[in-house]
Amino acid sequence: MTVTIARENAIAVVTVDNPPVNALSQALRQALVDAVAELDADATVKAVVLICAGRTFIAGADVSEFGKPPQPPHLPDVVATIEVAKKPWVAAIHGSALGGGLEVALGCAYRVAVASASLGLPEVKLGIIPGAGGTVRLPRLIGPAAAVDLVTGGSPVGAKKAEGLGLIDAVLDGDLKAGAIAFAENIAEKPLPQPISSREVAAVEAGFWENAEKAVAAKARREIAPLRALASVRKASETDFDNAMAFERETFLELRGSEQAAALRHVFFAERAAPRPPELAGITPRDIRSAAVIGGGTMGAGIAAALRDAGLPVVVIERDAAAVERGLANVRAIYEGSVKRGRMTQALADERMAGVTGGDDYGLLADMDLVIEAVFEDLDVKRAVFEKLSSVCRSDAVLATNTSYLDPNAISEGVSHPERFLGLHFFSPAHIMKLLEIVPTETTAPDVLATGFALARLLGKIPVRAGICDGFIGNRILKVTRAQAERLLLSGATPSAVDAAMRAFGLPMGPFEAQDLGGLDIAAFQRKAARARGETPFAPVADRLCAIERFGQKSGGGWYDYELGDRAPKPSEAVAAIIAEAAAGQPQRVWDEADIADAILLPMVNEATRILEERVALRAADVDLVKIHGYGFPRWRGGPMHYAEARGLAEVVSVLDRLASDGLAHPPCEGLRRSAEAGSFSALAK
Ligand code: T1G
Repeated sequence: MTVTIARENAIAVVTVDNPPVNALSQALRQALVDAVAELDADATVKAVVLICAGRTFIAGADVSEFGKPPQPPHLPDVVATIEVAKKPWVAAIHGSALGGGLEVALGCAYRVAVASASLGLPEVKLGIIPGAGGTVRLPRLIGPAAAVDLVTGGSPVGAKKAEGLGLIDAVLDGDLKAGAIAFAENIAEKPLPQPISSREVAAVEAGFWENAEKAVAAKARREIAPLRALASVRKASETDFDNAMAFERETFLELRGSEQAAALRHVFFAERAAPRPPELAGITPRDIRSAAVIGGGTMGAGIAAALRDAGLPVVVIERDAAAVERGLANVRAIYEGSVKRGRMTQALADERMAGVTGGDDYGLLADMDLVIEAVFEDLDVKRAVFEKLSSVCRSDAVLATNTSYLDPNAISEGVSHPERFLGLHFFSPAHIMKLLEIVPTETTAPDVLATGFALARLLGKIPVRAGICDGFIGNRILKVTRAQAERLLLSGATPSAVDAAMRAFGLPMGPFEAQDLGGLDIAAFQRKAARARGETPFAPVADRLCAIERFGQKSGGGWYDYELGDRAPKPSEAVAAIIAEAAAGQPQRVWDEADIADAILLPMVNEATRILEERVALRAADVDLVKIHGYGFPRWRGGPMHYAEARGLAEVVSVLDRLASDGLAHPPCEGLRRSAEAGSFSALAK
């Protein structure tokens, strides 16, 4: 970490260089305080430009310091020191001015930025609130309404919008440093502007705070930080600066030690580690400049759009001309939907679609870098596709299957150069869902596996390496979730109670609502295949529902009844009767929400531990990312493995032992007992 001071005539240029993102470590905070003292004492300095080396302005406090006791100088003091400096400081922003980085800029007399810069206070995404004046100075600078949006949502704004809000003084073209120095020379002789801390906050109309609270609460659901951030902006708008700063700091320190903040920090670092797994360090991926998708159905079209959104030209291959047209129409529908929802301009949608072509001639793929198969989930159908690909594609082209349940080793049998084959398991809708399970076969070459991870980075996906087993990581755990949900029904719970308990835990919907949305026939198809393999999947009620074609919303009834055109689930007497019949003779008990959640979640943790033992997943954090980015597990819980560790693995084991003794779950696996002794899953990752 370095802070250097250079001189351009009467302008001092303070350059921060603390790779990778100029985070505000203790050393950097101290260096900034020292720089103010040094430059205040130098009469020849008329103004100061604060600029950063590397790819970004200060991207916030150093999150890796959060688990430790805060060390002085504390950031509020650093910002205050810059704010009362005798010379005007100009923050020159490129990349991302986030969190503490924006708070430092709010301490400066002026802020300028390049057009590509972004500015924001994302602290709520880490389960905290700004802790160095962000909720106090922002409403004084841009007004309460704009401040509430920035602070409670946590999403950054671009430089142009920031200028419109009054958050920055100018958007500079050309070289940032030169532009900032010129700006500083221009203001150097002017009187210092009024410090933001001493400015009044604009009044709000009656009911503003009550409405804001409703809106923030609806969006935040169970996350605590957004409402606390709102309370801090309100405090800042209704009281003096010092009181408001004290309130903000107290809230910040309290939330920093909270479970939600610990969970969100865990996810923050897991997401940053995922794209660069240590086992692939130093391995160069193959270049991917063109891609094709075999199959234009829901998954194929979504994958094509994801590849196209990353800038790749894409070819969609289907069995005949009519199917090609349907495939292209599916991709077009994705873009039309984005335009309709205002997420994309028509011009951009047209440009994207222009890069997607279709055909039924595999010859079109002779020079393709990557081909992803997304056809019907049948082994013979998939093998036939790869046989054709083996004969037309370059020998170094990467071939991938999007299978979610079949064995990629079996699919790749007969593929020429099998080292170039792997599983790339996307989640529906593939152009939106962030998760990508990357499944190497026994023969996948390391550089091809690395290509899968590089593709994920290109597509903005969260990649997780998954070993081969039935359902890889996510769907294997999902099977346990569904079996547990049925066990609850046979012992006295109802679908509504189970779903309500899981929603209360933080999931967007419960297991039965989710099945009705996705369709019960898909899982029935897998159970049939599993039984053909000699397995005994547990789904006594779902089997009965499928037998009478209750497949969910699409058939007007599944676990719930649905009125025509209405997606609201209604408890079903017919289903209750089927459950009662299946539960005959089974011990019944009263289930409260916490017990239901335990009976679903803890067996998930148990199965995930088996997955770690078998090295189908390499790290507990990978399981957390799979459940959060593929199955709606609440981010603020940190994922099932983080949740279990935070709760205490010894308690998890004892609850599971109780459930098992009641025949309501499998007993804890060996790996879970060992992890409970060790107090974490890290022993299994070795
Ligand atoms: N602290 C520590 N390390 C950080 C960091 C941070 N704030 N931000 C990023 N890193 C590391 C990251 O772990 C990775 O490490 C490397 O930098 C590159 O990150 C008082 C308390 C800035 C937009 O929430 O959003 O200020 O894996 O892969 O895609 O109010 O990083 O290479 O070892 O993400 O180019 C508020 C978080 C903090 C911003 C760059 N700030 N960072 O994205 O790179 S709270 C944030 C980001 C705060 C004050 C409060 C992004 C980025 P490694 P990367 P990127």
